[in-house]
Amino acid sequence: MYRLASRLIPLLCLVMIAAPALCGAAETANFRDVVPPNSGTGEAQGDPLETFPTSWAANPIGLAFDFYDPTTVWFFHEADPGPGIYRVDVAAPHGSTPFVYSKLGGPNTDGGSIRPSDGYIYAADYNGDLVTIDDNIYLYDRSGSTVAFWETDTGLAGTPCSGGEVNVILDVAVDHQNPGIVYATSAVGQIYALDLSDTSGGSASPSACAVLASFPPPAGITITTGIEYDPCNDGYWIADFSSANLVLVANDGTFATVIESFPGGAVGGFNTGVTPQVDGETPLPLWTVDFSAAVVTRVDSATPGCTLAATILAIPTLGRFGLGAIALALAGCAWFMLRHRRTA
Ligand SMILES: [Ca+2]
Ligand SMILES: [Ca+2]
Ligand SMILES: [Ca+2]
Repeated sequence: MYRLASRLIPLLCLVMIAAPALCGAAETANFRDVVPPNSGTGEAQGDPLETFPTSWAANPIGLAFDFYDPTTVWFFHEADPGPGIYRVDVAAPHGSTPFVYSKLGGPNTDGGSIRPSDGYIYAADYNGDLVTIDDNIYLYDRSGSTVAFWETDTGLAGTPCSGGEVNVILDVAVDHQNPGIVYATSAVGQIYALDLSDTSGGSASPSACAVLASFPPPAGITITTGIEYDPCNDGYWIADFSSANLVLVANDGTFATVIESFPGGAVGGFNTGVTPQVDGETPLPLWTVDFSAAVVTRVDSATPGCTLAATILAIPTLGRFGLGAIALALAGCAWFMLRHRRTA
């Protein structure tokens, strides 16, 4: 009997050591649960980490981290002639490449967001050209071909979204949990939830869209401009046309639950664009741009950074009871094996 136990118990111990990895898969946690807060590099929340001019184009409005290719941040500006959209290297010296595309109303654009599943680019155009098209959102594939577009304003003869209109659109952020939903900011100050899941019009005619809801600016913001999703903190960063404030609101469907709020960037007094840099650097850096000064400032958000893989990887967790039980069992194993070795 003793001999049987001496063989079985080490085997059971091995199973228990492996069990957390096997059993933990059913229970998951957000990556932010395991990343420590500010790493203590000496910067405070809102401090500039780096500043550089947008030498490739003036008058920047929107910024979008590339959730499909984390070496890139996308840059949007309304300026004629276009192209209006550039890819910028995350790594210094931040080289840029123009994005070639074509659209009604000329190539100018204001803000955008990158769909994580396929890297497609949502790009918003403030008032279009007010000749052929009014406020609109385009969706391009990675080669610059138009996948679909939507008119969001009734100013011209186009078909606006059902449920209301979005005028003087500025920037958009794609919903990572539902990539047919986009949140748009506007110079009237509101944030709009738009259903852009219909793409039946293709590149030839506007597809159907719906305004699902509108939200007032969160506390700390007067005129919503830049907006982008932060998967590390499961929230949306929002920039203000009236101040240097950068505000992170929870992804709870209200745009009113403020997680962080502080001034940063804003070389010319306000930020037009904001996006998190989600490539593993922590604390999470934000990129901000300033329409008037044409300067990018990387800002310390003092919130946890993460990698894209970590935001979708299931991280096993065990409750306190589970960890305590395993610790006791492992101690029992060690005691048994030591005792067995002495008496063998
Ligand atoms: Ca954006
Ligand atoms: Ca308009
Ligand atoms: Ca325009």
